[in-house]
Amino acid sequence: MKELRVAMIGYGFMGRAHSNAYKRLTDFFPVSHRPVLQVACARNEEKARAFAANWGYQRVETDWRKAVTAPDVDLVDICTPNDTHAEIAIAAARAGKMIVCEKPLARTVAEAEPMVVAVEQARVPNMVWYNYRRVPAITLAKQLIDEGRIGRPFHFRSNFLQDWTISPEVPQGGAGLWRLDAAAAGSGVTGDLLAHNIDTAMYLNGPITRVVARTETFVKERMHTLTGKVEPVGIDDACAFIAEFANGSLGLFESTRYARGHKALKTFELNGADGSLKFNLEEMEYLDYFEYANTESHVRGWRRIHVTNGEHPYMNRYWVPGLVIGYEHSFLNALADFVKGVETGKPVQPDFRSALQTQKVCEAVLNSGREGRWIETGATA
Ligand code: SOE
Repeated sequence: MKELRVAMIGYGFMGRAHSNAYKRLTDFFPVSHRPVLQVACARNEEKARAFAANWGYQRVETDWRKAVTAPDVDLVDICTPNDTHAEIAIAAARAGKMIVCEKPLARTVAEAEPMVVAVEQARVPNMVWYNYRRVPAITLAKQLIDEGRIGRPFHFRSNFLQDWTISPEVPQGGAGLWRLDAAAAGSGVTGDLLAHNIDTAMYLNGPITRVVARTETFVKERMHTLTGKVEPVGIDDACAFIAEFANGSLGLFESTRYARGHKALKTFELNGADGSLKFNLEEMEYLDYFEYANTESHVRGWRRIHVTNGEHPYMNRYWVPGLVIGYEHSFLNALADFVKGVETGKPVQPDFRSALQTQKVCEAVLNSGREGRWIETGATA
């Protein structure tokens, strides 16, 4: 068993989700690399120490440059706010490290492009944590589409709804709240939430070629945690867009942090000539499937597949049929695929180049929201 020594940059929600995956990988997956939690890195030493002690990292660093160039590190995991992804990833690639980066790849296409160049020039394995692809029901949806069961696709519709920023008293900026600060995040729901839906959509239904969007910022000013002043809000609080896919189907996407009652309602529905698929993250162990082709009309209807059988994606690594896995396993599954990719030499998706396509769609959506017109995305497969 070889060691895979990890430097974790950042200690927030994603630092925890990824650390959990490293710790459990070899318990569940037959890979020949064992992750070692080598370095926890954060500017705040006290927080870095507390994080390292809790998760079992061997040492801490407060300077990310030292962490990404350290000789005892094989893989750099970027879990910091979006404005730091590019600099850290480029330095890690130059140091010859494998890199796994939290989504979205960067704030903008201009920032993301040199990241792709850096990992490709350095030929280092790389992945972006669009974890929802590894929810077994979503991976199963991809399998059913690839088996030709949905036929010609007509519609892809998708939501990501939350409600945690409705109060104008919620500040922007700083730990946990950088997602509301345009300078740190790049955008609001488009980069944070719709990026997931766009990644899922292009994974299942191919490239999105054109978009027209409407974005809104409901709360125009918020206290900034870092400056202590009330400052304009630069993020999109809500975004709805219409899309065209290269395969001729139409897309309809909506995301907001103002849908009272919804915490993380990520959904999609795909309608094709021969069938439809439906998914809802709040019931993530199910995939709904309507089979039209090859079914006699008197038994046609929506079928709820409980995605827990051994033949379902990833499920033979876990429990017996009928018993569910959860959100955290989507990261474990992604890590297992990444490590398998390293071992077999077959790069895992989505890599930086693939995540750049999602970035292009996000940017086209934001530009369209500003300009009120259809915009070509330039995204490819
Ligand atoms: C925001 O609340 C957030 O945590 C995103 O940043 C994640 O990517 C998403 O999966 C859940 O919501």
